[in-house]
Amino acid sequence: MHVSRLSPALGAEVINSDIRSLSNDEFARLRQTWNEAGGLLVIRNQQLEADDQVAFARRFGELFGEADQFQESVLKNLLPGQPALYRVSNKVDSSGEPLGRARAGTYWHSDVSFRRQPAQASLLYGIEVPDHGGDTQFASLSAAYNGLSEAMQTLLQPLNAVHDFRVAAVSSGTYSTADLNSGDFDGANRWTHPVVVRHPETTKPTLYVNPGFTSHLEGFERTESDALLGYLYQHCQRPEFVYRHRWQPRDLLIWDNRCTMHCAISDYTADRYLHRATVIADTPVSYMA
Ligand SMILES: O=C(O)CCC(=O)C(=O)O
Repeated sequence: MHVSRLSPALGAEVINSDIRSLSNDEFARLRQTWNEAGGLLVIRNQQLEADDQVAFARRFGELFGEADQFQESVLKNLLPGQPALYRVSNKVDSSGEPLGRARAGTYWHSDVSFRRQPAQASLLYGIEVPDHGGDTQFASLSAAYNGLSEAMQTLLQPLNAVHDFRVAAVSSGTYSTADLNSGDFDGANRWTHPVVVRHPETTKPTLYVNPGFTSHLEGFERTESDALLGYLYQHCQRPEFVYRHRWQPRDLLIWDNRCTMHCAISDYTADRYLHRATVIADTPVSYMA
């Protein structure tokens, strides 16, 4: 296995590795590399069947689709026969039925942050990707936190933010009424998390807010909350905290939703088809705790 960094804030590329056959020691080293690279690995040239991807994802922890369910609107996008894989695709089958969620995540977000136990790792495998376009951007929320003044860090540390699937469902412009179910809004998809959390593996502080799912800061007027969150989102998207991934077929990306957010870019017409496995995290804990 050969590792090279992709950007100072986050990302490492791994070549000459077959994730289907890693020993426990090799897996531990890969996981350490993932943490050292700010929670983003790009593992090139993997030959994965659906079951290979799920088996590998289980090494990170329990999966959505198995130990817990996704929100209802996602269920139709799961791979038939393999509910731990979420299909991201703009393709349709011969009868015009979508083969996945088209233009998924074309807004900045950390996966499933609206749950008490949100997503830990997401493992996205590019089966068919456009020759150009359809990149995915990643921002390091821990590098962004480190880039704030001490005064701002101190202000943020005791704060809590409400995360709600409704934010993306209503305001991202990517969900039609037909995409959504009343069960999406039944209360399970809304939770309050600290704004600054302690990463459970690195123990470092990291911001944990994102424009896709964070609704507001607790205890603030809406205008105050919008202004402060708006500033943080702008700060997190500064180029020095962002890596933009240009996909190659058979890339497996593993990102850590506990210290990154990402945004898919909807700038292509060519076919795009990917499978995502999503690992369940522990409930985030405040950096102050
Ligand atoms: O399609 C992509 O590149 C990313 C999709 C996404 O945002 C997600 O799976 O959470």
